Amino acid sequence: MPSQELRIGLIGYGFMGRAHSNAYCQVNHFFDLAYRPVLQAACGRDAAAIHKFADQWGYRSVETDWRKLVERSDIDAIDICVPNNLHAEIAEVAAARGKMIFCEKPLAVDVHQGERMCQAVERAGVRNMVWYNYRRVPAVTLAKHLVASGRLGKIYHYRANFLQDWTISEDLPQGGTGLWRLDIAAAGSGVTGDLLAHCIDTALWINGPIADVSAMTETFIKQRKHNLTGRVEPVGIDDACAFLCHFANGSLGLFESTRYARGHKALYTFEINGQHASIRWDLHNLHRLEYFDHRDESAVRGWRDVHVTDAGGDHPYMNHWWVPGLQIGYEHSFIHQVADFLESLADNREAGPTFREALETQKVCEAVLRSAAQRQWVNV
Ligand code: SOE
Repeated sequence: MPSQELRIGLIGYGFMGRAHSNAYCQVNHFFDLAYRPVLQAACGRDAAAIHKFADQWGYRSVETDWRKLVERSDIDAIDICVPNNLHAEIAEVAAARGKMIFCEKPLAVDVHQGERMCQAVERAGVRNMVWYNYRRVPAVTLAKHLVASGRLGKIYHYRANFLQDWTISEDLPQGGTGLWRLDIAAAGSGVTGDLLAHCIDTALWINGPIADVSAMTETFIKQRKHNLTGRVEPVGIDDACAFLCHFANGSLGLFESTRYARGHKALYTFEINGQHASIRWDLHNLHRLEYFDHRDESAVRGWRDVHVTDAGGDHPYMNHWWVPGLQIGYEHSFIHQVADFLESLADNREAGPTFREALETQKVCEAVLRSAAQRQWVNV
């Protein structure tokens, strides 16, 4: 085990708190690194719940006030896993205390807060990263390498979807634990910041900047009981969003996200069409990358279904796992992100996406929401 500790202070203990904690626990078992994350403190307002969480994951201590956590001299990095409206303030104070910061996506509720967060980490000179984890699914990383190598030729189309169905019931309340994603005050937006942000981050990473967007959004259920007030209140989030865009490289983009696609739980897919070749990927089959190359001999030309599990070959990250042919899953994308961060720390490099990079995604999200509200094309 490496001797250099990176002492983590985790704030928030929901779904993402678990995904990140698992990554910290696993990373040194599979990657040879100079640093070792240590579960130093977990923080949450509910004392009983945070103690239970800390026991379950092996955190050394507990705090119930994030301000106390960021003041502690035995914490090197703060991991923000709380609702979106709390990211900015925590990040600003943590940066001023000289802490490295890992922040859940989206970076913030809007560009203004995101800018403040970027300025705070840059002013303080602290390392920072946002958990857009899908970049580190081996098949997605492979897609990035294939496009960057020029194998697809000029890119014409980028198409992405993120479809779910968990908010269809009119009886589902908004707000509070587990349901803050439906509360505009906590989330900042609906599917745009929660789901399309993933699609946009991957797209910017693989296909470059987006120049302008034309979007539509819909809120299907207009009122829901609010768990924090007990009253029926208007729903402010977008339940569904679709947009067209132009990428700076001349390609056209088509994005759709909804929580009303009955039958789909987390169907994140993308397809990229280039002059010579196309690729497509599907989160429900995350270890596969489909590839079509027009330059193949016509007798055998067709879509190839690449099982991205070649541990001894060119498949990203897979040499750290099992033998060729055995696959990994969702949680590994977080482990890879921690591994990349720790490697970059040792080499004195940055690991993306940084706050600055994630701000670009935030700008696209904001342009999308503005375009939908104004019913016109908007420059990013
Ligand atoms: C929403 O249901 C959600 O959990 C997002 O918040 C995550 O970012 C996404 O990866 C899966 O879906």
